[in-house]
Amino acid sequence: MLIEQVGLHVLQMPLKQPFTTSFGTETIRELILVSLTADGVTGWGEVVTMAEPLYNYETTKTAWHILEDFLVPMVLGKSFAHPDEMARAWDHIRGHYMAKAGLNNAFWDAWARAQNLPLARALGGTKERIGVGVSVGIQDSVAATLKTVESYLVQGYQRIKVKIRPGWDETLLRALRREFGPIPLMADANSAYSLSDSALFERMDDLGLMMIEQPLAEDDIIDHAGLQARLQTPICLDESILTPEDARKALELGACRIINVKVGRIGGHSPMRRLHDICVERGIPLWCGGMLESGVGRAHNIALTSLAGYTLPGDTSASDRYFDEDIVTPAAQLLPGGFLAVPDGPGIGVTVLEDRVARFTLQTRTYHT
Ligand code: OSB
Ligand code: MG
Repeated sequence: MLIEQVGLHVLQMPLKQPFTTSFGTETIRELILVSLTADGVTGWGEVVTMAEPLYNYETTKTAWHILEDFLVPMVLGKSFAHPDEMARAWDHIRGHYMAKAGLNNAFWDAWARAQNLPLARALGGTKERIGVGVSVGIQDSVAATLKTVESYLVQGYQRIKVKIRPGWDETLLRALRREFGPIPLMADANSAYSLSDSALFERMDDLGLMMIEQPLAEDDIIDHAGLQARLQTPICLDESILTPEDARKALELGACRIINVKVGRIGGHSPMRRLHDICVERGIPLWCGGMLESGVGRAHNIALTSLAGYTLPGDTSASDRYFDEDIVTPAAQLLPGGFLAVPDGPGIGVTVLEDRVARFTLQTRTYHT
């Protein structure tokens, strides 16, 4: 398919509630939408950077720079038979996986649409619905968190993940166990601890958590291996895994027993499928993480979770958990039992509402051949 046009659109979407993690609070989701037209068919992708380099080093502005000055010129006017071929074209560009993912995934959408195939099927996914959980940010009090968690359990979410940081961890988790008993429960530290906190995690082993996500530094799979050796509770890596090779090395070192896959963090569906196969071969369970995506990124997440290796409920919650107004129709809606339907229409299977996109857009630019 000949890449004829690429559009970049910076959006700011107000979140229904602020979302607080160990690295900060987000009240507005800033993101870059990518539209890509190939052989007359338009696909959409999402760059999941934030405005500030807190989760990782990328930001809205670094992604714009890498896309405008390097990635878009590399693909515009070129022809690619398959999205993997596009991803290979920028193999020598180091890092900046979120910028790459927005463009790679927009092409995956266009490529699937051109064949009248749902993206889920084009990726090799087989499920018709996916089980999902919810990620609960840090709140003002334990009582407030218990109330929030209860409301999500009532809605049917299949597992609860709470954000932790030093001083907001064991007490909260014990209160959740006391209140809700043996619910599927896990914690995400977003790299807020060090190996000197091992005793805390050893104490928390009796809580029966499904896993602890990214307790230690993003660039530290050595200490994660040290910590995992002391724990019954599986460690799940998020920030540490940027490539399929990172996953292989982390697993060979014993740094984790589960991986959170964010297609944005690892450069798009092309590398995502390689990482998926590496983990499935080794019997490592996967789940799909989230970056508070708009309906476009959410649709990509739903499609990828239809692959067989995604055996654990992920963070892809319904649209109304994040936004009053989403930019796609139909917006992702929670079904009884905590499922989201995998769309059966072509590509990502949702329609982008261009008037809503325009309303949230701060900056936009189109690149032609
Ligand atoms: O670490 O998983 C994370 C959101 C922003 C940045 C990092 C993370 C998260 C989440 C929310 O946990 C997941 C979601 O609901 O999209
Ligand atoms: Mg995480």
